[in-house]
Amino acid sequence: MNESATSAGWYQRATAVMPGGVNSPVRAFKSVGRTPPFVVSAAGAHMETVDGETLVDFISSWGALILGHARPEIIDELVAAARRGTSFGVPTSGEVELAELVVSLIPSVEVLRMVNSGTEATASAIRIARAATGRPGIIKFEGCYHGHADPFLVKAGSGLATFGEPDSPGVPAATVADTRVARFNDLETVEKAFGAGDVAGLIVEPVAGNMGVVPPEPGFLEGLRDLCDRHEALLIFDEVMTGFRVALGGAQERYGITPDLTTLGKIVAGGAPAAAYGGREDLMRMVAPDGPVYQAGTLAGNPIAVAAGIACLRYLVEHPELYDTLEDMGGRLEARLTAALEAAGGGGCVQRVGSMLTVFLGPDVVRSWEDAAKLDRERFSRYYAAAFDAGIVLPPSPFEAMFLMEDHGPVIDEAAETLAAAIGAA
Ligand code: KE4
Repeated sequence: MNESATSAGWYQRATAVMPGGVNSPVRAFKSVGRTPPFVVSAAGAHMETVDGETLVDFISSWGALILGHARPEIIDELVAAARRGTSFGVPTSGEVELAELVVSLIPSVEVLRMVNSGTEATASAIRIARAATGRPGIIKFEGCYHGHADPFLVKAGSGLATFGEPDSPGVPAATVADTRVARFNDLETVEKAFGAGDVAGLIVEPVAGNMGVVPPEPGFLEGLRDLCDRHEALLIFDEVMTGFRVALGGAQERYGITPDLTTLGKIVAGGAPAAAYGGREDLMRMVAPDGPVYQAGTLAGNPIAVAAGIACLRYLVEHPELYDTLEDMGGRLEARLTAALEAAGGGGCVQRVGSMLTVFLGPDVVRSWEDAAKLDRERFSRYYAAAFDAGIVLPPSPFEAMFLMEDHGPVIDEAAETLAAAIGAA
C-alpha cells in the first residue's frame, strides 16, 4: 500500500496544505492525541477508512445525521437535485418548501432565512437583536459554542459576567467588549450580566452540547425567558445541535419555552451544508430586503442542501416514532455506561438528553463549564483509544456529544458493551 494511501500518509500530505491538516480544528484529533482516520465512505452507522477499517460512528457528522450515513431517502433527492443544477442564484421552490416545513415544525419560527453554516446563523441572530433593541450587549455562557464569529470568541473575564476578553488572536478587544459571559444553570450570574442595562440579547444552547451534554436544570430556561422579558432583551435559542434532535420541534418543544429567535443547522439540511435562523415575524422582517438589517449569502438555500433538508425533515415528520426509538436506545446506552463507570470506580457520569450524550470521566455531575473543566482528559484519551481499537469512533474530544442515529439500532447494545469495556480499560 503506498504511503499516502494510509490515514497517516494522507494526514502528512494534508498538513502540508491545510492548517492542522483539516478544515475544522476538532477533526485533527489533537484532543485525543491521535492521527485522524481518513474516511473513504460511510453507510448507516458505519464508516470505512482508507486503512481498511470499519468503524461504528458516533460522531454522526457532529449531530447533523439523525438517520444514518448515505441514507437513500436523502441521497436520492440530493442527487436528483444536483442533476437539475447545483446553484442558480435566483429563488427556487424548494427553498419555500423547506422554510414552510421548518415554520410548521418550530412554532416560534414564523419567518426564517437559510444560511450556509451555524456560525452565519448565530452571527445574524445577534445582529438582529442589536438592531431591534439598539443595544450592544450580548450574553453567552461559558462552555457554550455558537460558531466562530468574533463576538462569540470570548472567555470569561477575570470574573464571570464581566466583560468578555478575546479568546483568539485576531479578535479585537472592542469586538467582544459587549459580550458578557455567564454560567450555565446559574441564573444569578445571568442577572448580574444584565446589570449594565445595555443587553440586546442572550444566546444559549438550551441543552449545552459543546462542553459535553449539560441539560438545563428545572427553572433555568424559564428563568432566562423571564430575565429577557424583564430587561426587554431577546432570547436566542441556538438549536444548531438540538434542533430536530432532542424533539422534532427542538429543545423549545421539549422544554416548552418560546425564544424570540432560533438558530438551526446540522439536521435542518440532513447532513448537507446549510443552516438557518428565524423567529418572530416582527424581528425577521427587519432583515434585508424587507428591512435594513443586512445579511446575504451566495449559496444560501442552495438546491442541493435544500433537497437534502426537505427529505430529512419529511422523513422525521413521517416517522415520529423515531424519537421514541432514539430515546430507548439512548436510555440503554446510558444505563450500560453508567454501570461501567460505577464498576470502574473512577468517578464520572453519563449525561444525556434524548439521542445526544456524553461520558464525563471524573466529575460525578456536570452543571456548567466549571464542572466540565474538571474532567480527566488523559483518562478520556485512554477510553477513546480503547474504543477506537475496538472499532468505535467517538467524537475526538471529551467536551463533545455522541449522537445516536436511527441506523445505530442494530448495533447499539453491542456498541454499549464495547464502550463499557473501554471505560474499564481506561
Ligand atoms: P458551524 O458554523 O460549525 O456550522 O456551526 C457552529 C455551531 C453553532 N452552534 C452550535 C450549538 C454548534 O454546536 C455549532 C457547531 N458544532 C460543532 C460541534 N460541537 C461543529 C464541529 C466543528 O467545529 O467541526
